[in-house]
Amino acid sequence: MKNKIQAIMDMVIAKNQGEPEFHQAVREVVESLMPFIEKNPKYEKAKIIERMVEPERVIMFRVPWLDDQGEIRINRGYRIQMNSAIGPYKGGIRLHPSVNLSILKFLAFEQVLKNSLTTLPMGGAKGGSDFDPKGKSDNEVMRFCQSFMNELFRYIGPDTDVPAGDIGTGGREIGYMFGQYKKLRNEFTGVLTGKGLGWGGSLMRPEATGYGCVYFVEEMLKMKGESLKGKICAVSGSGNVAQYTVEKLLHLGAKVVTLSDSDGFIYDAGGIDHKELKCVLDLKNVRRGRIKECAKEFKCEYFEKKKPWQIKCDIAFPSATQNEISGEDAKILVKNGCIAVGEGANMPTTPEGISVFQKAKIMYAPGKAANAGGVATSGLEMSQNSMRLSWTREEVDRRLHDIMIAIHENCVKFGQEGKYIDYVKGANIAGFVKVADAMLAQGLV
Ligand code: NDP
Ligand code: 2IT
Repeated sequence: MKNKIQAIMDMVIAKNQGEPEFHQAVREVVESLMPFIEKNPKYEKAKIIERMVEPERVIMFRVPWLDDQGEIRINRGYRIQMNSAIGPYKGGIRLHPSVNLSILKFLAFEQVLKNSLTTLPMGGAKGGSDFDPKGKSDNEVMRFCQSFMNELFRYIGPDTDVPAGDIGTGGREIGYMFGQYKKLRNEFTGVLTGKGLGWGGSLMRPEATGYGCVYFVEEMLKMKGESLKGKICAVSGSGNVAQYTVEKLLHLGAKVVTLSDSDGFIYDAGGIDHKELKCVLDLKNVRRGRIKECAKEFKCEYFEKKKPWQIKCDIAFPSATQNEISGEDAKILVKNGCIAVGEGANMPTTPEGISVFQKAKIMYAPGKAANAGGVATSGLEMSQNSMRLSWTREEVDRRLHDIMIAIHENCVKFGQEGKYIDYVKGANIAGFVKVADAMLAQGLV
C-alpha cells in the first residue's frame, strides 16, 4: 500500500513541481483513501485518483487595471475547474498576494470532496488573483473586479461554473463582479453566489460557514454527551468565517477568548461579547482596520505577530488560512487540554499538527467537512435563483443545520474506528465515493 501511495505522490510531484500546498492536500487524501481503494479495486482499475488529481481545466489570464494615480497595474487571474462529475463547477475566488497555482489547486481539490459531502449537486473549482484588496480604494477594487470578469466571464455561467467569495472576496467584490458579468452577457442569472439580498443573494449566506462549523462541532460533542455551553474557544482570523463562528458560539453559551489577523491576536480573558463582536464586524467590514485596534477598545491584551494557539482553550476554531497550526502549536493545544478542533479555514493544520491531534485522540474536524456549510448555502442560493424565489432566514438555517448533521453522520459512517472517530478518513471516503461513482458511470471523459 505504501508503494501505491508513493507512486501516486511521485507522479503528482513530478507533474506539479514547486506546488507544495497541492502536494500536501493530495497526500492527505490519498493516504486515507488507499485502504478503502484496495478493498474496492474498481476505482483503482479506472484510475479514479490519477484522474481526480488532474484538473479538468486550468485558466490563467492577465488582469490589467488603472490605479487612482492613473498608473497601470497588472495582476494574474486564475480559475481551476477541477471536477464536474456531480454538478457545475463551484468554489470561491481568493484575492490575496500569496495566490498562486499551488494554493488554488489545493483549494480546488479540497472543494471537490467538500462539495460532494454537502449532499448537493456541485462540482469543484477555485479561482482568484494575486491582487491585494488591502489598502485599495473602492474604485480601485471595482476596476480590478471588472477587469478580472472581462476575461473570466467566458468560462463561467449558472450551469457551467458558479464562483463565490473566499479570502479577500466579500459582498463588495461579488457585487462588482456580478455587475460586470451582467453587462457583458446581458443576462441576470445566478452566476455568482454571496450576492446582495436585494439582487439574488440568499439570507444566511454570510453567516453560513461560521454557523455551519459550530453546528458540526456541536454534533461531535453530542457524541460524547458534551455541549458547547461554557466551553472556552480560541478563534483565529477576524474575517467572514471567524465573525460568524463567534456569533453562533455566543448563541450557544460558549466563551470566545481570541480573534486574530495577519498582524497578531487579541486575548480577552473575560470573553468577547455581542457588543464587542459588533465592533469587530464594523472594523473589518466597513472601516477595514486592524484587529489590534479592538484591543484598545476592549481593554484586552494584544500579541503582535503571534497566533492564538498558546492560549488555554477547550476548543480551537482556526478560521484564517492554510497551515496556521503547526505541529508545535498542536502540541501546545493538546497539552493545555483542548478537546476539539473545528476547521473553519481550508487546510489550516499542517500534517504534523493533524498527526498530533489524531495521536491524542481529540475530536478533529477537517475543513472539508467542518466548513462545508458555506458552499452548501451557496448551493441553496443557486436553488433559490433557479426557482426565482427566496426562502426565509429560518428556512435556510434549518436546511444548513440539517446538511451539517448529515455531513457529520456520513463522516461517522466512514470514519468510525471502535470508539474513536477518524473524521479525516470519514470525510475523505464519504466525499470520494459519490464523485468516483459518477466518474465511473460517465465513462472516460
Ligand atoms: P476573509 O478575507 O473574510 O478573512 C480572512 C482572515 O484571515 C482575516 O482575518 C485575515 O487577516 C486572515 N488571514 C488571511 N490570510 C492570512 C495569512 N496568510 N496569515 C494570517 N492571517 C491571514 O476570509 P474568510 O473568512 O472568508 O476565509 C477564511 C478561511 O476560511 C479561508 O481559509 C477560506 O478559504 C475559508 N473558507 C471560507 C468560506 C467562505 O464562505 N468565505 C467557506 C469555507 C472556507 P488579514 O486581514 O490581516 O489578512
Ligand atoms: O472554501 C469554500 O468552500 C468557499 N470559499 C465557499 C465557496 C462557495 O462557492 O460558496
